[in-house]
Amino acid sequence: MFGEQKISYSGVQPSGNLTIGNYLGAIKNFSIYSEQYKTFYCVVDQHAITVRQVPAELRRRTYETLALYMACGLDPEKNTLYVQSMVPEHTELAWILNCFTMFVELSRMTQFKDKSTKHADNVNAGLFTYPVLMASDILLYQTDVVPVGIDQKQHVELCRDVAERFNQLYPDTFTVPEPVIAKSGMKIMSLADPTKKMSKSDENTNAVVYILDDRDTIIRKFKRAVTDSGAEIRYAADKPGVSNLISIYSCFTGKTVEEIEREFEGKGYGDFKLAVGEVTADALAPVQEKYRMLLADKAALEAQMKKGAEEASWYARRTLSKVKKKLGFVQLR
Ligand code: AQP
Repeated sequence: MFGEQKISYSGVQPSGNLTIGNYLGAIKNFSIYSEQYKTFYCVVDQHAITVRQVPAELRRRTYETLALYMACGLDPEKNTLYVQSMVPEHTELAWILNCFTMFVELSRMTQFKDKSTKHADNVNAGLFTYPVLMASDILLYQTDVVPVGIDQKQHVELCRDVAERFNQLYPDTFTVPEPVIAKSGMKIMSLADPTKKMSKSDENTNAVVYILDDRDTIIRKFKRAVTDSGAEIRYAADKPGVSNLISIYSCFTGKTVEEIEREFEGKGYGDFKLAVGEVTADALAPVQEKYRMLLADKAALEAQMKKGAEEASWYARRTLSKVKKKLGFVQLR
């Protein structure tokens, strides 16, 4: 809360082409807060370098992610849209918060365990302290709510612990944020292995539906999606493949699981997969069209980056200055 204003904050890494998991679990829910909250949505490029990135690709994806935010309905007049590395207060506060985060807390983070297995040749300190930078992102803006997919819940909970610890030592410094997890779409699973989260960095591109995939590709990928034994279209723990497809269908149509099970009663997996592909392609078509228009105007995107960074900096500087004062750092006027 900044004064009387409630704050919503979230971010997406430009670490790959964005997936329908990023869309349904996070971006689609960002605009819910645009009317009543002051909202900050960031392209978190500094998080992305915890894993090796090709510089030209990181740069390109930073523009693309910003354009996608806007194409997904985030109006830059109503939301502060910006790039993390353009607001240096993020890393400055992160250092301070590093000194208030326990090694053992970071050791428990499942994303660190997963990513250090996946990138065994590059288990760097940034990968380990990633949640501290994320806490800094959130706390700089005195955030009330953080709309994220369920995989990020543990990081937001750590952020709450760090904020509470800091507030105990230095009262009234940070707003303690709440994670907000959408009921549907909280965890979209891989189409090749429905026990695994759909991730933009998955090497198997058939396992992932990207927001920018064309209609034929989307339909083909869903046709090839791994389903389960049996033929019933039913949401159940022992049917992770079909359940994942039901979740996706539900997110894009607004239908409940029961309505979907009824709609496809007596029908086979083939019909169902085609229907999921079609509703996904229909829902993404207007986003893709708007995205192409936005991406074509690089100067306008850069102007937005500048404006967004200036807006964000104003808030970030106020919190950082408060923190420094509380800690006893000398600040010259
Ligand atoms: N499969 C998913 N289902 C629901 N939500 C998801 N999110 C990511 N994947 C799914 C949500 O998207 C937001 C942005 O994620 P991120 O870019 O910060 O990184 P991530 O969570 O690590 O996502 P990826 O796609 O798996 O990226 P890579 O492959 O680079 O690690 C978050 O709110 C996240 O919950």
